[in-house]
Amino acid sequence: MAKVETHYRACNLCEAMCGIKITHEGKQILSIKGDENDPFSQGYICPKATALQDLYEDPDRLTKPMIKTASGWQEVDWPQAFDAAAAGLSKVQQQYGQDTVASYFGNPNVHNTGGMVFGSFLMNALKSKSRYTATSVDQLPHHIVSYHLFGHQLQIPVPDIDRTDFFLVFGANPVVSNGSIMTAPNIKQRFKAIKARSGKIVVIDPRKTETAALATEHHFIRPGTDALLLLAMIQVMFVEDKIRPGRLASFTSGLDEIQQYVTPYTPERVASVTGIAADQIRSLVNEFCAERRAVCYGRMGVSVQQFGLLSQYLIMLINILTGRLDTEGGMMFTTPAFNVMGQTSPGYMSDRRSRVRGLPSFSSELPVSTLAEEILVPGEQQIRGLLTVAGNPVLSTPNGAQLNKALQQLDFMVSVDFYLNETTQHADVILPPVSPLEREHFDVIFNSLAVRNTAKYARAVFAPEPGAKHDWQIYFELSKRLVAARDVKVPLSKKLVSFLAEKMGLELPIDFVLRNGPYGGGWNIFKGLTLKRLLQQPHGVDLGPLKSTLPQNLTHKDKQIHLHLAFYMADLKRLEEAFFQTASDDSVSLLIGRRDLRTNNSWMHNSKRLVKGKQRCTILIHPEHALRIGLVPGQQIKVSNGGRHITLLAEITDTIMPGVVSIPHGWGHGADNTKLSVANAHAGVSVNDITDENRVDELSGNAVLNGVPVVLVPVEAEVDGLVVNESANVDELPRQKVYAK
Ligand SMILES: Nc1nc2c(c(=O)[nH]1)N[C@H]1C(S)=C(S)[C@@H](COP(=O)(O)OP(=O)(O)OC[C@H]3O[C@@H](n4cnc5c(=O)[nH]c(N)nc54)[C@H](O)[C@@H]3O)O[C@H]1N2
Ligand SMILES: Nc1nc2c(c(=O)[nH]1)N[C@H]1C(S)=C(S)[C@@H](COP(=O)(O)OP(=O)(O)OC[C@H]3O[C@@H](n4cnc5c(=O)[nH]c(N)nc54)[C@H](O)[C@@H]3O)O[C@H]1N2
Ligand code: SF4
Ligand SMILES: [Mo]
Repeated sequence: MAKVETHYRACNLCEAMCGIKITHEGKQILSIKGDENDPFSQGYICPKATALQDLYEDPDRLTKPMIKTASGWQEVDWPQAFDAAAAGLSKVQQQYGQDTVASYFGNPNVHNTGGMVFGSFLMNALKSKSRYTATSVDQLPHHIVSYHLFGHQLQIPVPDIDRTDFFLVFGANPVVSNGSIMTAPNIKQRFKAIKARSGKIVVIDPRKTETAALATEHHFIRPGTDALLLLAMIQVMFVEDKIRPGRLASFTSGLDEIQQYVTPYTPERVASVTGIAADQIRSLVNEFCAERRAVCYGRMGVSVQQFGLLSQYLIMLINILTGRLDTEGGMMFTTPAFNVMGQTSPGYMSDRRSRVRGLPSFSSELPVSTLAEEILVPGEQQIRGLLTVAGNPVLSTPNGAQLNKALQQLDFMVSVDFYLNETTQHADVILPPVSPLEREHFDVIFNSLAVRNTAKYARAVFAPEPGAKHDWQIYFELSKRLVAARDVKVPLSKKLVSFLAEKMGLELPIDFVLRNGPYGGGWNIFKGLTLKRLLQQPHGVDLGPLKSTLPQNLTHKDKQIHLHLAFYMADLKRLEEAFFQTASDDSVSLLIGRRDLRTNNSWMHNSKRLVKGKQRCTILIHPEHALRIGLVPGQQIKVSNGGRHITLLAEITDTIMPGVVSIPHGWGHGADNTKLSVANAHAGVSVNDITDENRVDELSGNAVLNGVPVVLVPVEAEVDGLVVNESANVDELPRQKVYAK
């Protein structure tokens, strides 16, 4: 009989890094609970943490590599799978060119320590410039703004939520998402604390979200118009003499030049477009400026929309102009134990554009909205091979339906993933890594985005099955073969580094970076934070509140914030065209996204405890809006865009702005060739079948997943014995049914 043991680590599913306590008897998990002694999360967890057990025990989770054959999938041994994967990708590269094999790295990669520490080895071996990641359906604007302003794409400030008295939130729902680019477990508790110190939480969102419900104030905003509201706020700040950059002015030049650009954006001018009254805009500015400790923050709703980059920039300007950057209770930078910025490229802008549509690149990446067309449109450098790692772009990227078709056309595809899902079904070889509980965990990225400086390192709970591989081990095996197959000349020094890295594994490099980080002893091996000391503190260590770090820590060599005003203000032309020079189309509704506490993008739906209960893949619509289109409760709606459509159940609710509808992403399982027994039984539909790859934020190339125009048509249904269809007269229906919420 195995003895009962307790293991502490951080949950890797979302950005909150909650401490968890796993009790197990041998390989049998007895319970997963919140770790009350975790100094940061203090026992808080959400329902997903317990589902880590389902993931570990899931019979559908792949544990052996598989090769697609004429008669279906065949399990093979690792060397055979690696050989086939490398041979297939190399053949395409040799025949058509290095860049004709693309890569797509998905979100869980960022939650994977090995992926973060050793990912570059695989990219270097693949040597393809056709790089895509989930960044361009997500936080790309944050990277570009930080690169411009501070000099490094990862120098991203986070709201000092624990010390602010005014938390102004644009397009984020942290009560459900548990915070993004703001690692802060137990948001509800942190909100309570703000309110207890008489602070305010103001939410700007087209939906009265779970976060808005706990806020002190909420304003509906028409999707995609945040830039106008933000410009008007800055305009009011100038007119009403509220510009107070304080010490930031001594290392930021050009602040005076801002006013000329914002002058046209009076509250009166933007009110009807945004849906927020002029006097509300003025009082919002007044209250924000009156509070000593205030912060303006925005996430998915502002990042992934038509003016995502401009909006994130304006949010940062508001924080700078009011002196709230790098100040207690404002937007602050972390001082992480693992100095991730020191290990990564600061980023770069170049003239490089995507082949077919000419969309911009940032650093080494191209926007994922262009991936399908790069596969489908013939020509030199057309993509013919693909490597996906921890991603499900068929469900996650705009017009996933088209990508689904495009993937079938590839000459060769390899997926590093432990599920046979909507994306990996198209692979020729699947290389499944171990599950999260079978590996070490250290949050390389999220510690650097946390609202408090903390650190925690945990070893695997369970030893991997014999022969099983970590993601990073798969990278090294694949890399060696890719290099050998193409006969690439690699300098001896690089070969040596790669050889040593693979032999060393994760702990030595992490220890090295910790020792040389802000809490490490440097050359004094007896002092400071080391991996060994972290191991002695299984609940994690608290390294204190966020500290002011500017201007010394600015990455720009001149230790100045560079406003790059011209670059951003050039986008005002597009803004004017979109909202003041184009007639609005009343026949369309604006589609926005939605997250649920029991989902994690597209890939945790194979856990029964997370998908059970009432259908969550529904469309939210306001009662007036429902009445206008003749929709009654219990009815399905056909939602179309660009000749594509999905049909799903409507929920009539006044928590959504009239004219706006909301559908969650990550659903739409049930494809024939997948192996997701639970998920397929709760399939839902994929909203990204009707989002639009051609609708992008042109300044950044980021996808537009919020504010997508769609057309709604109710589908036949029966209400109180009455058949309701597209042509039914709504006035003949029982009123209360129509109005019901
Ligand atoms: N439970 C759960 N947690 C998650 C995830 C999950 O799938 N499930 N995913 C994780 C990931 S990958 C991420 S990136 C984060 C995202 O974290 P958040 O950004 O906090 O989460 P979202 O729910 O996407 O919040 C976006 C909000 O923007 C609003 N919105 C939409 N359009 C607009 C607009 O034009 N303007 C404004 N002002 N608001 C708008 C939406 O109504 C929504 O409330 O969540 C992470 N956490
Ligand atoms: N309409 C709409 N679309 C959206 C969004 C939205 O709000 N609205 N949100 C966007 C956002 S913020 C994001 S981040 C993206 C996410 O987009 P993706 O990253 O493409 O998709 P995920 O659903 O996170 O899929 C993760 C995949 O990784 C696998 N996986 C999980 N853990 C591991 C691991 O440790 N190793 C390996 N090798 N594989 C693993 C899973 O099996 C799954 O196949 O979706 C985006 N798409
Ligand atoms: S909020 Fe939930 S999913 Fe996110 S880290 Fe905490 S327990 Fe895990
Ligand atoms: Mo994300």
